[in-house]
Amino acid sequence: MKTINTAIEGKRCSAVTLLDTMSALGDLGWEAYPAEGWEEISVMDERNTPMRSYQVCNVMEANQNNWLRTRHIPRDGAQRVYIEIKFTLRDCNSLPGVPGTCKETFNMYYYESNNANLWFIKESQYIKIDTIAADESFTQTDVGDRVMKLNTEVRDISNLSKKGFYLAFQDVGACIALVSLRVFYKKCPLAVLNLAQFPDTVTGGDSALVEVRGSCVNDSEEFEAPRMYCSGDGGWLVPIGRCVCKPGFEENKDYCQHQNYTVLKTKAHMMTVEGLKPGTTYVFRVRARTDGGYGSYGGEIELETSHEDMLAIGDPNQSTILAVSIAGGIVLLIFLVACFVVSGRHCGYIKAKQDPDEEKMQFQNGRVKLPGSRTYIHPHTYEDPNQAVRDFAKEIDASNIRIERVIGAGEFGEVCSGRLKLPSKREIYVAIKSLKAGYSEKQRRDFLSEASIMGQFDHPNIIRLEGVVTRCKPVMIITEYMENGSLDTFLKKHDGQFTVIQLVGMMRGIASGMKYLSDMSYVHRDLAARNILVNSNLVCKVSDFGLSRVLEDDPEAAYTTRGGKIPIRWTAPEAIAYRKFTSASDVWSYGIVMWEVISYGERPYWEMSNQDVIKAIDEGYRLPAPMDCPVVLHQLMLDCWEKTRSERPKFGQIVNTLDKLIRNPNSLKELANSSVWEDPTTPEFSVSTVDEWLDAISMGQYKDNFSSAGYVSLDSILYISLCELSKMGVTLVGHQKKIVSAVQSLHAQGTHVQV
Ligand code: ACK
Repeated sequence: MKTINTAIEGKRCSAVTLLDTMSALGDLGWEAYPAEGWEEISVMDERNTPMRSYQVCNVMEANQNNWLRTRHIPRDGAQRVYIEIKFTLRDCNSLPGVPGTCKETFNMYYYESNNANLWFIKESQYIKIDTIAADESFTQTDVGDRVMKLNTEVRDISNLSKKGFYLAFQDVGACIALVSLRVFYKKCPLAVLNLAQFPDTVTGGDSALVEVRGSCVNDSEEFEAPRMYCSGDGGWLVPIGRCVCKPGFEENKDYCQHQNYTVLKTKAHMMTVEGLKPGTTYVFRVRARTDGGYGSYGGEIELETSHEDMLAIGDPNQSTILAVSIAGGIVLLIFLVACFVVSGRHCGYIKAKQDPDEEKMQFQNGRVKLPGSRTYIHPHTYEDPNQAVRDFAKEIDASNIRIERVIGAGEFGEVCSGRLKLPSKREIYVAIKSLKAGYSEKQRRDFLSEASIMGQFDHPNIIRLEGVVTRCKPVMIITEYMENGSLDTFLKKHDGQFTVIQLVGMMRGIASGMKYLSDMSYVHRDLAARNILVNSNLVCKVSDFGLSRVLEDDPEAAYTTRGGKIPIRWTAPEAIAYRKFTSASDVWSYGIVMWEVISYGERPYWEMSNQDVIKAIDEGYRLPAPMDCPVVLHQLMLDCWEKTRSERPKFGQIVNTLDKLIRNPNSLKELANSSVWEDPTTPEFSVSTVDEWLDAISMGQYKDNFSSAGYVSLDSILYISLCELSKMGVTLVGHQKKIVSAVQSLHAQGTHVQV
């Protein structure tokens, strides 16, 4: 048995071959009956290598029924196997004088059995796989020219359970040469993600996903049980959970590595670290252990011990002492990992004379992250906002950053991509937001507020802050790089290209990030697909945490009657009406993001005005299910859009619901019936002409296309197809979907449409 690799959608999927006649040297030993039917021959391929193949060509006689049966093919644990068959087939018209009984197809069957030595299988025992026809039949002239047109067809059989199976080919009067047969199954290949290793996994039967538990790589341990799903086509989907490096180990791509470090443990909330060298930079990382196990590490805390301290102590052999205070509630055990890093900064962080209390303060102000017991600290609670930045964001030396290209424009300046290489760490790709020259002090504060918020978070579905550059100009915020950019643009670019499970996986990631934020009592206020970033593994991360963003940054934000600026289409009614922003209003926005995901970046409420959206929502209307939307997902959206906020689900419940759907993909099969609005009496849709109808669904630009194609009355469009839309010049897939979905709603409306 040999393993080959084929790339599927950019991910490697491995296929394991169970049988390949191309590599068989001797007799294939298949059963052919009757004897005058199929015959085994040896032919040369284009490289003059002998190949075993079978042919039959009894086209001159009627009532043919020739069977060819393989040997027993063990299934090697696979539930679903693929059969790739290469063959040539003669075109009946090209054969002079053949009767009308000549055929251009043959049938393929299988029979499952634990017995590898069956000598006879009745025709009625076989299960039919398919009738196989040729895409390219060949004529006599082709044969004369030795141009063999080879057909390749692939079929699969699912839900196998016995030790193996036999394949059979039935000829009923065609002229066929079976050139090769390859039988294989697909595996999701061994993969390491989020520090968890997922074994080579055989795909499931039908299109079922196989849930696989990952095991933590060496020197790491579970943070949240790592899981992924192996899809029917051999790709990994929906990574959930992760492992974290054990104390004293540092994450380096797919593994955990040692450094020069010391592990310190305490049960107290305050710790004194002794034995430090003067004039040296130390990096501390803190993590907590509770009854529930270890948390993940917080961000790095850098401290420089001063020369003065040592001199004040007076004894060159006596070391500097640092006092560390840890904020937080239920911590039982705290680890401090200190690693020695030689300083030598260009625009760095060294204080020539430092009050020992200052060092103490840096810890007391809470750069320490204790998962599970933390709430988000608003930068405004600091008298000095620069202190918030110091507490929550690591200062990065500008010389460690290489800016490569501009990828966009932010409110405060350019967004670039580039690389960050920190001492003793591997180089990583980063996104770099910079503050344009000529900024005011307030702009600088607002710009950096994003870093002091983001720096408090540590979750796989929240964009990760690498650090800030504040001591050199331009001032910069450095975050992890997300290869696929923002979710709305990404979805529009890949309209219709993902499986529903992939889309649910994206939603699950966003919900998990939002659960983390809501657990920390952080309210996002501007959750929308444009503020979600997507990496190369399709992992979605929540981003955009600036304090001013809802007011200034978001082009979607509009002024309300109360003077606030709010992204109306994404915002819960109570937040629009009286600025009641809570995690429950974030849940409303999350429902809109779900709708954006399923509709591949369609604009919520299309081209309706903000005022109309507010009015419609108040009257009880809700966005309809997008095309091909599973009914369970639309129901979840409707739950998020409950008017009474306490009745909306919590993010934790949303994550659980999505997990259940991923585990049971059958639950996603029932699709919601699309209609433009839930309530068909909505006045916008009491229309009587095609032009009015197109205007009502914001597709007025196609009026001429419809009339030129002869669609002049509403009843004429009731059965319009995607193909016809393309022909008449509606080529954008999003627009086609929208029109077809609106046609479906016309069907549903019945009496409200004057046809
Ligand atoms: O849609 P985009 O490509 O994704 O264009 C915007 C642009 O910068 C302005 O915000 C992109 N962007 C922002 N942060 C990141 C990041 N961390 N990784 C990759 N692209 C980013 C965003």
